[in-house]
Amino acid sequence: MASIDPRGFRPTRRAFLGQAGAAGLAMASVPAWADTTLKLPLPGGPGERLLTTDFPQKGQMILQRTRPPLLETPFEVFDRGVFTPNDQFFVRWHWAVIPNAVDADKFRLTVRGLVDKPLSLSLKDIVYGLPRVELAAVNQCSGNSRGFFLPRVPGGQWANGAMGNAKWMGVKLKDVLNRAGVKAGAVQVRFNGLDEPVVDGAPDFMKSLDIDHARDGEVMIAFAMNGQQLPLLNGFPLRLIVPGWYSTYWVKMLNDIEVLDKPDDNYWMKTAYTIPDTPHASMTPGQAGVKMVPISKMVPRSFVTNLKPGASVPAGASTLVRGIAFGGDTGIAKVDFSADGGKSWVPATLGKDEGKYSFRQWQTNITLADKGEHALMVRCTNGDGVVQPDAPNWNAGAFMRNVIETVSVTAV
Ligand SMILES: Nc1nc2c(c(=O)[nH]1)N[C@H]1C(S)=C(S)[C@@H](COP(=O)(O)O)O[C@H]1N2
Ligand SMILES: [Mo]
Repeated sequence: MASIDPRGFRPTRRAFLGQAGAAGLAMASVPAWADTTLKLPLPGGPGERLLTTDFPQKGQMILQRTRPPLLETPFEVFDRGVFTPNDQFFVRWHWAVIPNAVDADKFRLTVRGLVDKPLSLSLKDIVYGLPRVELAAVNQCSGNSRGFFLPRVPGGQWANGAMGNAKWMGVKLKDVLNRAGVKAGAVQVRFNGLDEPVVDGAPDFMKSLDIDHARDGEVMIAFAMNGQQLPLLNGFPLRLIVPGWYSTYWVKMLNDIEVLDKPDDNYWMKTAYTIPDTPHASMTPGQAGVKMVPISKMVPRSFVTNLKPGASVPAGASTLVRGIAFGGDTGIAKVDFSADGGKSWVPATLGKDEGKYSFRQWQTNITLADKGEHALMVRCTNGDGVVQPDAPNWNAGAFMRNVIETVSVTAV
């Protein structure tokens, strides 16, 4: 991945309109039908997934749903590099009313509510009028890996590809809020995008952050990812970046920011995206009276990316195993690897540090002396000493999946 010179990023009116226009055309055309299938067994099925290349600005993706689009990143993409290419970055929307195109000249981001001076900012105001920042961060859906929950839970049946890592470029939310001047008594800041519910009275998708979090200097309004304008389906022209937090807060096509004098109790904060207030957000199926809290920070996870379950490896010879890890809300401290089902562990070698919110590559060499099946396991620990659990967590929303991952391979 080429590095990005922030000063070199020059969005033009033409590029904005051209890109959004092309996306609009493609989205207005025939529904996306699958090209082919991919073997991606989930417990209890399905054993195969449809692959599609029919979405604007997207390469080959796993099709979960067409309207609104739910597109998963094929897992082998994570083996190719630490940054997830824009055209294979996963896509998730709640409502199907999504603009087909956004006119970059007419677009405005409003900042209102408990502020001294309400703002209506153009894209030029944002791209050229404020200091630029850039940060690598993992964007992971709260429901990533839902398809592995047992018992199964309704919702998008993601395998592990509802996540991605990108270099996000934009402006600090703090700078935008300071420009408007937040008044005393501000409690939360609410974010809304251009998408709308399909039926009257259904709750518009909005998320809020506490005022101190919103002003921490890390939360960003991004206009670029991996050196390019955001793909329409990933939130063109602006989206919120909340480093270390699940992507339900990363509001796309962000066009409205409202400073609130009380906690936001809209459906998407109070009811949806809540998790048990328990270790690993875990509960037993059917358990009653569990205290629920809004989902927030991510937890550490690690994966093998170069060997698929059931892969054959040569017995008695050295085999390279590699993958990715991320620390959640802080960096990776270590990644440990076991080639004997968790009996013994050795530290893996870590790749380049791209920042504490980024994927980090790891690798190790193993030799499987005996022919037959072997359980390979990977476990990571973050900078706060949080380690992945031995047993998978479970909750009724199938959020925040975490477990030490196992890949069974056969030495031949
Ligand atoms: N405007 C808007 N922003 C949104 C959503 C949405 O439905 N509407 N979904 C959120 C959720 S739950 C996820 S997982 C991420 C997905 O981001 P991506 O599509 O860029 O991968 O967008 C978040 N931001
Ligand atoms: Mo999500």
